[in-house]
Amino acid sequence: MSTTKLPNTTSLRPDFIWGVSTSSFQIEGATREDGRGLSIWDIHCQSGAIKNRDTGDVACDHYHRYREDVGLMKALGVQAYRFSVAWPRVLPQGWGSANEAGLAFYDRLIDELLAAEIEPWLCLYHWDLPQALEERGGWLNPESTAWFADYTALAAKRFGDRVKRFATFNEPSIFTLFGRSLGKRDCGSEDELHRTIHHVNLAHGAAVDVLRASVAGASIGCIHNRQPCRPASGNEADAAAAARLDVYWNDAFPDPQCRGAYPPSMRTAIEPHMKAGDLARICRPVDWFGLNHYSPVYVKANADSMLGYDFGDKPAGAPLTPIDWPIDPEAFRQTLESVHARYGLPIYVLENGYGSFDEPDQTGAVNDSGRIEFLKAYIEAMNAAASSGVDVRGYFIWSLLDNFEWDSGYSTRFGLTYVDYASLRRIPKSSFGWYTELIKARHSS
Ligand code: IFM
Repeated sequence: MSTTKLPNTTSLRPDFIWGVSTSSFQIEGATREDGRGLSIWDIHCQSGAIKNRDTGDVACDHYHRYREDVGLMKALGVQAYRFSVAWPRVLPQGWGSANEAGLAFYDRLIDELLAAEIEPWLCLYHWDLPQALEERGGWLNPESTAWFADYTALAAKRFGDRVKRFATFNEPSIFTLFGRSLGKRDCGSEDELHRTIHHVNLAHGAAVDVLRASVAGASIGCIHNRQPCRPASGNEADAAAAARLDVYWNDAFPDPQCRGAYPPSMRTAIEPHMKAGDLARICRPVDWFGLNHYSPVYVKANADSMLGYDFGDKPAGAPLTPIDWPIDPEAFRQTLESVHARYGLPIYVLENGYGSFDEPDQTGAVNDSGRIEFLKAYIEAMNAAASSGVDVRGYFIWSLLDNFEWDSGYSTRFGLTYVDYASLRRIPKSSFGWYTELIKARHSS
């Protein structure tokens, strides 16, 4: 166990939920098994675009090792686990005939979680769009709202007897800004970006309605990636670029979903794509705000790029994680406060974590003291936000396991558990022991 002190959590509610998060494509593997259809990420990986030409074909092999992984969660003592359903595993063509073997996998996972007294938090979409739907235009196609509603109905009907916590989307601003399918790493023209944003918002609203109508006691939200967008310099153009990106990154989804209006600076661009009543269809009552937070983003102006921005340099001397993301717990506190003030919903932090290049030492142990320091500082920032009145109700670490980190493949590790990708052996890191101690201490206080 780590000897690093535990954070001060005295301002967090007694029923505060401690959890871990993952996503389907990043951990499951078994991409060609049991009737799963292809996703846009399978195709993107096939193109060799990922670091080291990594693919999701095996990933952490969670599809076969889910029991062992639930065992890890049980050892951690977490009360909740956020995972996502791979849409092409349950609907290989994206709509139409369901794949019984794919549904049965999630049945097994959910049952295993419940037997371990871990509450399943099911996210419907963490970026692995069925390739068959991408070929029909993906989120650019106005029919995508109906595709997503049908898929949601299938998941609700099958799992809603045992799952009550549902998230519609994970980080819609990220997969729309950086590629309407993410895999492409581009988001088309500005016009296409605006249409995509609107369709995803409509799909969210439709899914909330489906869940409400079909799952008794459902607790529903959407998970937003929210980071301060800061100018990389003191010059005015950079400040304007940062303010513009901030609207797309942070407000384009929660504003219409939770406040019933697009941010003013986007309205002229979005309105041509809206039909009467769309905002009411998007702004359906949700139960919580899912927040994924890592670190501030530094922005510089680039008049030649879409939306007029590029990523700029971080402030000289800023503390960084091994993957060069700024460590800034104060930004986390401010983000929690701004979400609370702007949306007034209970907040669940559904991702926060530390990317690194951990490797076992000669004894086989993985000492990730940097991650422990990071988590401690961020949890204390959350505690400070709670002490000033922010209604934060849960904290989920990204991630249970090292996993497929999108374009970085397996080179970057976010897990509390090290995965040896050659043998698929799991090795709990020192942060795993530290988080276990924290949860234990909370339960005994
Ligand atoms: O791994 C990702 C996750 O899929 C979405 N949020 C950020 C994480 C770390 O980059």
